[in-house]
Amino acid sequence: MMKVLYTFLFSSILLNTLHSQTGYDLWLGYDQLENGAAITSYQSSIQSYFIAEASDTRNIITTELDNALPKLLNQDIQQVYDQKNADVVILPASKLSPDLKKAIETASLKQEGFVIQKVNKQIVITSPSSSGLLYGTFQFIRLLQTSSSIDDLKITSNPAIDVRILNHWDNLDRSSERGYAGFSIWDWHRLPGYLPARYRDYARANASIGINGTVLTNVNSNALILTKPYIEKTKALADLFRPYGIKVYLTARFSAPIEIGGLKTADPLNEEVQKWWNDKAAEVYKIIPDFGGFLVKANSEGQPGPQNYGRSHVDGANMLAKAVKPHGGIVMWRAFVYSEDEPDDRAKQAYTEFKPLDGQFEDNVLVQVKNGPIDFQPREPIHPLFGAMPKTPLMMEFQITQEYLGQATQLVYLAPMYKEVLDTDTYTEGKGSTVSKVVDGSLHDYKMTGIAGVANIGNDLNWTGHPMAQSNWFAFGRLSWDPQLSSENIAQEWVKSSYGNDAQVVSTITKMLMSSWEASINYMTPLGLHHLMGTGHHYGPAPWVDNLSRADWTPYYYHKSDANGIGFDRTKTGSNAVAQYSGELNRKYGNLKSCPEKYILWFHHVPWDYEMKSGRTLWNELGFKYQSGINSVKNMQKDWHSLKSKIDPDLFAEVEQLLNIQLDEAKWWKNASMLYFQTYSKKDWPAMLEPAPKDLDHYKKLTFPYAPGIKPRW
Ligand code: BDP
Repeated sequence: MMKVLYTFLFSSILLNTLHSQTGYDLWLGYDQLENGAAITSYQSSIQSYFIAEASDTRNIITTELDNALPKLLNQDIQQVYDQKNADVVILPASKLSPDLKKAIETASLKQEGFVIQKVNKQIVITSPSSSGLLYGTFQFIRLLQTSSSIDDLKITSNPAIDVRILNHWDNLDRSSERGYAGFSIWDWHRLPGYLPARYRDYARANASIGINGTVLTNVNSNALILTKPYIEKTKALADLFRPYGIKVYLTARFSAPIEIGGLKTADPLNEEVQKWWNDKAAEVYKIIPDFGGFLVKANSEGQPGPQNYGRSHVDGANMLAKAVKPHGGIVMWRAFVYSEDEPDDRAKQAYTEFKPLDGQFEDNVLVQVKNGPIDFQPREPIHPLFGAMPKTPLMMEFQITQEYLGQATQLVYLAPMYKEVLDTDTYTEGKGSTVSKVVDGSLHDYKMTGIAGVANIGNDLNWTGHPMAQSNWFAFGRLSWDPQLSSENIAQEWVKSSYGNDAQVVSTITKMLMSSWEASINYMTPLGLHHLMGTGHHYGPAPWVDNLSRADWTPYYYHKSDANGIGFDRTKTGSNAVAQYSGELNRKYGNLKSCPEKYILWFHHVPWDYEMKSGRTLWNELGFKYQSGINSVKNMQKDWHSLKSKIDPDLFAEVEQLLNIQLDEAKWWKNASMLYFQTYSKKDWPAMLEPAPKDLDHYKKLTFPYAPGIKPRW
C-alpha cells in the first residue's frame, strides 16, 4: 500500500512539476488540471460533444476538443452524433433548434462573435460563422484552463475590432527585422511544397486568441513577393490558414511597377502604373480569392512612395485601394513618416502630414498609426493623430517584438503599456474619447476598424525567444478582441493556460509580469526620456551619440542635456508638439506643473535642480528611478526563485539565466546613462544609487556588431 501511494505521489509530482516545458505548445499545452472542485465538476459535466458544422473548421474544432478535453480533465471525451445526448453542443446560429433560439439571444452577434451558454444541462456554443465557432470553442477551453465556473454560463462575446492582425517584419531570406527569436518562420525557399506542422500550430495559436489576419512580409518590402512564384507560395499559406479564420496580407513595395513590372515610373497618377496595380491585384486574387490586401510603408526611412513623384499619401493609398477594392481587399497605409530633410520635431511630422488628408482616402483604406509619435519607445504619450482624423479609420500599430524593450533577454510584459495607450483619453470629442474608442470605431463611427501587432515570432523552439515573451503575443490577441480586458486578468489567463493553476505559481508570475514594464522604463528611459538606445541595433544605452547623418536618429536629439537641465521642450517655447493634442491634453502636458512626471522629459526641458513631486531634485529623482528599476529586477529574481520546486527545471533555468542578464543590463543602463548625464549636471552621484564600477569611457566603447534583428543595411 505504502509503495503504491509512494509511486502515485511521486508520479503526480513528476506530472505536475517535472514534465518538460519547451514552450513550443505556447498556452495550448493542456496540462492536466490540478485536482480540486473545478476538475470534479468538469469531469461530471463534460463527457461528450456534438458538432454540427460543415466547413473545414469542423475538423479543427474536433481535433482541438479531442486534444484538450482528455488532457485537461484526465478522462475520455466522446464525439456523439445525436445532439440531445451531448454535454457540449457546437452549432452554427442558423442551425439552432426553435427551443435553443428562444433561449439564446444571437441577434447582437457580429459575424465572428459567439455565445457560450448553458441551456438546461447542455453547454451550447454558437456563432453566425465557422470562425466564430472556433473562437467560442477556444474560449470554452480557456474557461477550463483557468478553472472558471461553468455552472451558469452565459457569455456573449463580439470582437471590438474588425481586423486583428500580426505584422511580420520578415524578409524573403528568412532574416527578421527586429526579430529576436531566430529566423523567420516562413521558409520561402521550400514553399509551397513544404508545409511544416509549425504553420498549422501558428494558425491555431492565433485563432485561439482571435487574431484573424497576418502580414507575412516586412514593411521594408521586397517587390519579389508580388511575382508569380511568391504569390503561389503565399497561396499555400493562405489555404492552410483559411479554416482558422486567418487571412493573409502582403506588403506592397511602392516601386514594384518599376522593379518587377518593367515600367519607367511608379507615379500613382500615371495610367500605366494604375493598370499595372489593377492587373497585379487581379492576378493575386485569381490565385488567392480571399487575399486580405496590402500594408504599405511609403516615403518613410528611405522607402519609395508617392512623394517621389510629387504626389500625396492619398494619391498613393487610393491607387492601391482601387486596385484591390473590386476583390474585397483593403489597404493599410502607414502613418509612420518623418521627412529626410525636414528640420521640424520628428514627433510632429506624421500629424502635420496626415491630418490635412482626413476624409480623402478611399473607404477601403485604413491609416495605420503607431501608438506613440516617435517609435515604439518604452513609454510614449499617445500619438496625436488618434482622435484627430474623424473621417478616416485609424488603426493601431503596437510592437510586440521588444525592439526597444529589452529584446529577447528581458522579461517585459507589454499589456500594461497597450492598456495605458488604449485607455488614454484624447478628449477630442469631449471627456471619454479614449484611444480604444477611436480604434474600435465607436467614437467616429468608422465603417472599418483594425489593430496590428509587430510580431515577436521566430523559428526558436519556444517561438518568441524569451519564454515569457509569449505573454505579449497572447495579450495582443486578447486585447485586440476586447480592449476592455485588464492586463492583470490577461496575465493570469496566460499563466494558468501555460503553467497551470497552482495559486503560488499564478500569483507570483503574474506579479512579475505586472511589475516588469514599469521596471524596464525606470532602468532604461525614466521620466519621459526616449530613444537613447545604441545606434542601429537599439541594444543597450548610447545617449552620447550625437553625430549621425540625421540629427533625429541620434539619442542626443531626444534628451538635449546641457548645463541647465535635460529633456525635449515640446511646449510653446520649444517645438510646440503639445499643440497637436486636444485642448485638454495640450494644457495638461504643456504645463510643467500639470504634466504627468512619467512624460515630463518628453515635453519639457527641466532644470537639474527642479523639485519633483517626491521632493527630490530632478537629478536625484533620475537616480531614484534607475535604482528602483534595478531593484524591481532583483525582486523578480527573488520571486522566480521562490517557484523553483514548482517549475519545469529547464524552463526554470532559462528564465533564471535571462533574469541574471536582465539585471546586468539594467545596471549597464543605469551606469552608462547616469555617468553620461553627470557630465552635464555636474552633480554628485545620487546617494541611493549603486556606484558605477567602470567609467563612462568603458560604456562608450562597447560595440555589438552582431546584435540580432538588423539587416546589414542598418
Ligand atoms: C523602427 C525600426 C525599423 C522599422 C521602422 C518601421 O527600427 O526597423 O523599419 O520602425 O516601423 O522602429 O518602419
